[in-house]
Amino acid sequence: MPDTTVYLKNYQPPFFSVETINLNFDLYDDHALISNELKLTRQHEGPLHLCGDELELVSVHMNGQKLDQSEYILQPDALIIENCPDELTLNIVTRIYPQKNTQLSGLYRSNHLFCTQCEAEGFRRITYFLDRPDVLTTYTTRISAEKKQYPILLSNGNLIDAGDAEDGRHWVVWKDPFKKPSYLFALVAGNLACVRDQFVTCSGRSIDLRIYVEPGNEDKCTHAMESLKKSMRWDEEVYGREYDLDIFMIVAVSDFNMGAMENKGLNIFNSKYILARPDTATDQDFADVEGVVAHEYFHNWTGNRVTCRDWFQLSLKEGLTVFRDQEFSRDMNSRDVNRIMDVRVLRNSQFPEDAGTMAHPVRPEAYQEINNFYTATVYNKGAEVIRMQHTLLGKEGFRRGMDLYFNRHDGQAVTIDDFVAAMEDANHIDLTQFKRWYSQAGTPEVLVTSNYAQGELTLKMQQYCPPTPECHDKKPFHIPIRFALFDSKGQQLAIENEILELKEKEQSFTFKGLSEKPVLSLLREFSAPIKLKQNLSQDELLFLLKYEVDGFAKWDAAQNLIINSIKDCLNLHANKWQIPSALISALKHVLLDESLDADLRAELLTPPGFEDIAMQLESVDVGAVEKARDFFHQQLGWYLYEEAQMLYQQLWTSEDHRMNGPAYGRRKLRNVCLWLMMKAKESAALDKCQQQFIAAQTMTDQIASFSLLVNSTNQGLREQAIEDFYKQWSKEDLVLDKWFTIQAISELPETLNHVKMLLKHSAFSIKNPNKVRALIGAFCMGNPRNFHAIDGSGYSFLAEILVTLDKINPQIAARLANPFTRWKRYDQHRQRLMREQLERLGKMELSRDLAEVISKSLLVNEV
Ligand code: B3K
Ligand code: ZN
Repeated sequence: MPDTTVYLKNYQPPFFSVETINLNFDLYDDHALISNELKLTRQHEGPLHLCGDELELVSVHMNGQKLDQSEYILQPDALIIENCPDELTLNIVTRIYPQKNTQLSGLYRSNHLFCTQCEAEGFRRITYFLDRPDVLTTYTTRISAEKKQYPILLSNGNLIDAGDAEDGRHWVVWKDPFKKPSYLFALVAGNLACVRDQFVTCSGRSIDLRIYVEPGNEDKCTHAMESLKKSMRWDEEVYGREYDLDIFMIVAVSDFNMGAMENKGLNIFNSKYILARPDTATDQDFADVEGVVAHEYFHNWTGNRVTCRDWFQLSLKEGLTVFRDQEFSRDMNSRDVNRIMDVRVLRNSQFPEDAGTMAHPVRPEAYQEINNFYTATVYNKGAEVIRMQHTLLGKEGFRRGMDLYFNRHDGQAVTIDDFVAAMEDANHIDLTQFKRWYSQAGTPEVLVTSNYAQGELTLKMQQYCPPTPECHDKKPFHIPIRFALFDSKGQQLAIENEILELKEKEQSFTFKGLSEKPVLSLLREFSAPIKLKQNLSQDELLFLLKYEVDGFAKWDAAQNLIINSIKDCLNLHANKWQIPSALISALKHVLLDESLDADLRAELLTPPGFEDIAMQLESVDVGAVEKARDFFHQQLGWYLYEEAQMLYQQLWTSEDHRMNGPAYGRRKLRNVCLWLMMKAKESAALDKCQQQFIAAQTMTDQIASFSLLVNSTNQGLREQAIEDFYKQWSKEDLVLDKWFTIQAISELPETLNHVKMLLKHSAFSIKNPNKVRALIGAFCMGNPRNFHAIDGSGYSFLAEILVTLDKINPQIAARLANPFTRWKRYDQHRQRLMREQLERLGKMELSRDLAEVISKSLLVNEV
């Protein structure tokens, strides 16, 4: 296969600029005809190179003259015109087949709807174009379609004209006054219901807000609409950013490769992140809707008004926008608990990615398929890199940098260097060393030792970053470490500066004039995406759990206490192992401590997951880790049974079914209690669990009890719950996704066979990404004990699915292959089994997407 790697170092500006584009879409049930009028101006010497992908070319005209085949070069991925004047108008007509587009990139059909997904390189599947983010132009889009079937016709910008044709068809014209790159183009056509509202901006302009959904779903849009209005207000208040068009539209579709897309003025969403009603969506779903609606809205400034020069700069918009949506969610909900949840995502997805075969820097330097780089590293670690700048510059300094960034670059396609330069110039500081966070992959480890003598505390820190495919010897990072010192009574000591800046490979920090040895809390708020190696004693961790007021640091102390105990269990004979009684008392105290918010108590009591433990081990024996976790959960439930039962009862009686922060917290805590009870004494707790399943008024309560019943050893009850849940929700597609997931992550040993059976269920479709994620993704990524079964059955199952799925939707196939990129971490036996599957796949003809993931996973010995 030819090497199609794209390198950052080879970036060249485009040879032509596009002054305007006029698009005309004629949509039919079995095809679409697209005519595209481009006005081009030469910027550099060189041929006109237009990208295309799976297009049927009907005709090309240059300045009104039809071009003969000899006047252009047609390749599978391009239309090239070598000799053209410096200014020209091109008219290109293409035919495409949206109903056959199972990749869900470009123009495709979802249910009875036409919709588009153009990021990163989908526009070239619609028409020939300079499909790269640094080519910005203004779009005018005419759409015509049969009126009865497609009453709603949408594109970016403002509606400027509309009319009926004689043959039962109708047409509309949309014009977007803002210049944009092609990846932000969008079109939707179909029969959709519309929920409307309005927002008055800070300057008094009234914005028409619309959410379009399939008819019947109108009653599930309230929360998304409220979230949108809150986001619009927040961006004005926190960043001074006002919305720019007069209309903002969101369309929810069922078949979508990812969460949502920020197309200018016309966001397209996976329905999972719009539709939410308390009986169909969990509290977590509500939080996700709020976060994703905000994320896409915030892109209007960070991504759309200021966009990326090339795809290596992806984190310029994604890392920054994730940081913005994280802070928005923290402002709308509990700041501490949201930070804990963000760190959990980072540790469970990004840290393993950094340690796996696809490890890459936040700004990658090479890719084969850009869609493989919409990763936890670019998004979540990218957000941490922005957060560190916020920490170093302070709130005001960061805002000054953002203002300068927008002032300098509005309407431009820029780089990460441009962003950092704005931060530097607005604050007169030098971030040269800091920028290594963008170019070096891997998770830095910081080893801390401390020494106290005669009123002086000395901290010695050493940083080390393991090698990753692009770099073996890492230069030291600039790491901000937020910290606090406590006296022995738990009082925080006054300190001059709460940030330690670690810049050297080895560095010492001294604190003088102390009256006793203080207790140290490092990395408060998780101020840097690192692994802290500190070896705190059990007493010190218990102290922090008790006295820390920073929610993250308190929670991390609890996590470390539990991890240490589970590690002991791994090293000891199970019957000799006990959870330390001091830990039991501390957790019992948390359970009953009404001075803490319920949701923080729930987080403190939730033991670390499989990944959190695995991350600490040299070589992971999955069975042993899962067994140790089971022991821990059972014992904890056993010791806390009485208190958990009491609290459960109290919270069940006072449940008000509301949808607000405190109510979410109470439900979370109550369901942790139910889980503990079921873990410890299933037969005693089963009644309560069943009662909750039957009486639940919120999906949160129903799914919590359903999941416990599905894991029950009582086969009759289990099967009954599965049947009842299905009957109740058979018409609600998104709830069925949950039904698939809960079964896919069941801890019971027969789960793989059950999953295979569910693949044949009438509600399952391999063409629908949500279903693939809900069933297959959940099994392979959320069920370690069954996926990593010692006989390799999970691995061969995944490999077979990949072969099938790759022909349907390569982007989704490549993502699903993720567990194989982590093979290095497991024991020898499992490594061999995973490699066998990789080698088998490596010999096949695969899409560029999947081939990149597989080939890099096979290359790993080079690290
Ligand atoms: N920008 C889109 C992601 C596009 C993914 C293309 N494979 C959604 C987002 O991050 O907001
Ligand atoms: Zn984004």
